[in-house]
Amino acid sequence: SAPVRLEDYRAPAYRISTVHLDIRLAPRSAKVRARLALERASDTAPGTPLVLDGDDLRLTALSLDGRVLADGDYTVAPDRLEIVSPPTGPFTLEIETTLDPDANTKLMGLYRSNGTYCTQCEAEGFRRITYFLDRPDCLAVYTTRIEARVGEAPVLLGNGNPVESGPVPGTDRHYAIWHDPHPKPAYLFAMVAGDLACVSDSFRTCEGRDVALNIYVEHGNEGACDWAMDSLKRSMRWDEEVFGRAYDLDVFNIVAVSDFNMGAMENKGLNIFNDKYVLARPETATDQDYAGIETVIAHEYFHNWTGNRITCRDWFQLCLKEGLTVFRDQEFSADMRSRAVKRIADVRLLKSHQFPEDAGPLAHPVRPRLYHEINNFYTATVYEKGAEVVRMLKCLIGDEAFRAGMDLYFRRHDGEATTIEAFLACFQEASGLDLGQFSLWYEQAGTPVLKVDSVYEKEAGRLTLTFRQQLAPSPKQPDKKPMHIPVRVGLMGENDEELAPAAITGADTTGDVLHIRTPVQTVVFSGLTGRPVPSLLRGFSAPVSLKSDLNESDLLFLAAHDKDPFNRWEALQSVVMTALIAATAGAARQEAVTVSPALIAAFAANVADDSLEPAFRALCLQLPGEADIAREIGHDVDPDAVHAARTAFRRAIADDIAPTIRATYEAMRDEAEFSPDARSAGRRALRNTLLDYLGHGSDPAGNLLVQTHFEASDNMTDRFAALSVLTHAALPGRDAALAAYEERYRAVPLAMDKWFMVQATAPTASTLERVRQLTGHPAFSAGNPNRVRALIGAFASGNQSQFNRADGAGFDFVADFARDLDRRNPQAAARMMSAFRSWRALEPGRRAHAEAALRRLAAETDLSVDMRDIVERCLQ
Ligand code: B3K
Ligand code: ZN
Repeated sequence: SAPVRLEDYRAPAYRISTVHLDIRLAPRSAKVRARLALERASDTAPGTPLVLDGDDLRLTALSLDGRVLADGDYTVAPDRLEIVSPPTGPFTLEIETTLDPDANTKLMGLYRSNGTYCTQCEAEGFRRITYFLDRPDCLAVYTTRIEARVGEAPVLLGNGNPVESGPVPGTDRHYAIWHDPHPKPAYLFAMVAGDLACVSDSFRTCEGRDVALNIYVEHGNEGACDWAMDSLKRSMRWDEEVFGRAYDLDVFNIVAVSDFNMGAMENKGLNIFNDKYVLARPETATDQDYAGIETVIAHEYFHNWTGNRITCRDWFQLCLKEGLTVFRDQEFSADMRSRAVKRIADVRLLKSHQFPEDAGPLAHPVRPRLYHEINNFYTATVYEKGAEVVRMLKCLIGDEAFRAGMDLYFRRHDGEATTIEAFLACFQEASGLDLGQFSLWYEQAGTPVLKVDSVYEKEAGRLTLTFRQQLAPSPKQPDKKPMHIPVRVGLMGENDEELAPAAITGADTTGDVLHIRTPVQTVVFSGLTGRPVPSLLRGFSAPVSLKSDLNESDLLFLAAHDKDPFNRWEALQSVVMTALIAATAGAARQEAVTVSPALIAAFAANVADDSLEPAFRALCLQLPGEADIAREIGHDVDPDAVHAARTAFRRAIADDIAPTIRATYEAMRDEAEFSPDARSAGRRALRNTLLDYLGHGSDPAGNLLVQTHFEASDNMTDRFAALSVLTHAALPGRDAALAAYEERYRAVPLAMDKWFMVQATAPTASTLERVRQLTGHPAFSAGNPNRVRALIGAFASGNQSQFNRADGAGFDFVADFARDLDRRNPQAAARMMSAFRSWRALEPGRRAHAEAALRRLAAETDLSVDMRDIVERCLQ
């Protein structure tokens, strides 16, 4: 297929001002009548053909201004409708298409999930419903009439506000009409029809509007919506208080469906969610699930302003709404919980998902310039790195100018489909800072490496930091320019005090943020009264790979004393990472792993430090994952050696500080009833992190505690934590626990996902065979994206040693599965294949196997565009 390029963007030749949809639903045959009010754009030559997008459509009627079109007046194909010579003035087009919702396994367009009709239109799904100018810069006002059998679909939902509803006389059918007054692109269209239960609440906006809030779920799940509803109300309030944004319709509806390709979708006034991000009970959801729901509910709600009121001009601008909205949901969660803990969690996610993407063949700029399939660009780079870019902007211009820039953006662009340039211009105006160089963060792919060397001159009272930035070539970008990098710095003195320099030369500053702009930049801090330990990149002020010359003792000093909690965590992690890389090299030579006494002491101090919040201590104790270690090693990786080293390292810590671990484990026991709040969740996180050490240590008594923990658990967080340790450490009691869990949750699909996942991620040679077997389990279904992700996705992306098996069987299995899945659901298949993104960093034997699996797929002739795009880019 021909690629789409940013430089080819042209405004649409025709405009659509209003859309009237009449949707008559039936499982195998849904009729969609679309009445479009069209007008030629002023710079379009009269007589220019009107070309509408379609995808797999069947046209069953067509008329223009009430007149049925004759054969020569148009041409039609499943993917295109052309009106050869449209009127020069405004006109109305009526298009009827007939769809088969049950045959729609791609879960794009109109489909049925467990009997509920629902839609997914982003990015290009509306064209699977009717012929349209399916592009985000075509904004129209929609009125939607939905009709279905009363028995089949008592609930009928559309965008906007409800207008009228009633029976269709003389039939067993009824209808509802919805009107959305806010012009929107087609990707924000949605409708839902089904037999659903509803949980309701209300919210009064700061502008005095009373909003009805409804969450629709399958019958029986009404009791699992409280947390989602609570999260929604808090999101609405927060957006008013922090961004000055109020809700703008009389209703806000959320529908949870079980078959959904992503997390959720921000359709105007009618958010559709993967049920995983709505349903939560202590019995079935972990603390992580609760936090995920809070985040995703907030994210979709925040899109109402950043995405819906102001949308993207074209799909290259995707980060305009996604990066910004992730930034907003991160800030929301930080305010709801512990800011430091949230920041650490976000940076961990960035490093584990985005950094490897940026380092491999799938690397692309935050704003790409070319795509074959836009659905493959809903990536960690666009979302998470996109959020980091917004965060850097705030860091460089300061909080006040940032808020002023946001206000200006909302004021100036409300109701528009716009660009990154327009967004940046608002902040440049609000701050007076030239953002020209900064805009390279949107253009250049790859993670910059920032090397820092420090020289302290005692007599002169001077610290000199030399920054060197490097950005490696990435696909289609051989040469890179230097970036504008915000580096937040503190100087820690020996007595736990921050040292304040009398002057800083060599860099512009915003508060404690240095502006690093040149390939080599020397910054001098003078007037220092003692030896400082520089705390660099506080709060992870830029998404770079920092290589400082601080030694282990300086880093452990920061780990214990830094005023910035993020950097305390980061300092410890960096010591641990260095040790794990050395241990991996040792493991490859069959050497025993030892952990330095200083590092052991740092761990012990952390476990026992009650002045720190438990959630933070838990994060400090969690070792970098195997994929993180592999990423830092960067080339010729042997995943078995990584696994062996990490396992031995964890065992050494567990054994060396066993009594401390055990004591804190006991102290974190909570007698009170389960509550999902951050404080309680933090205690469970620490306790369950310690449980992981107990289960992986040499002491059989410690091991035994895991089984007891499983049996005593009265909530999913504890139960699943114990099940994971039992399974991954292959402890006695594992099989019984897996069986007991299966028995208990057989009928709860979301809980069974965890059961699939925990087995698929077990680092043992028998796992691949087990995963193969589990594809035949009655609870598994290749048609459900959550099940597929839980079993195959988890194996491919969450099991380093087994996916990357030395014999290549892991690659072959995933490639074969993805190949079959591609015929049913290309988006899900393509996402699965992105697990291959780091194949070039493997040692030669595995590399050859991975390449063979990719080449085998590339040779297939009938791959979807989605799959081919990923496979071919992986091979580039
Ligand atoms: N905007 C949707 C993602 C749509 C993905 C289409 N392949 C969810 C979100 O980011 O909020
Ligand atoms: Zn989003």
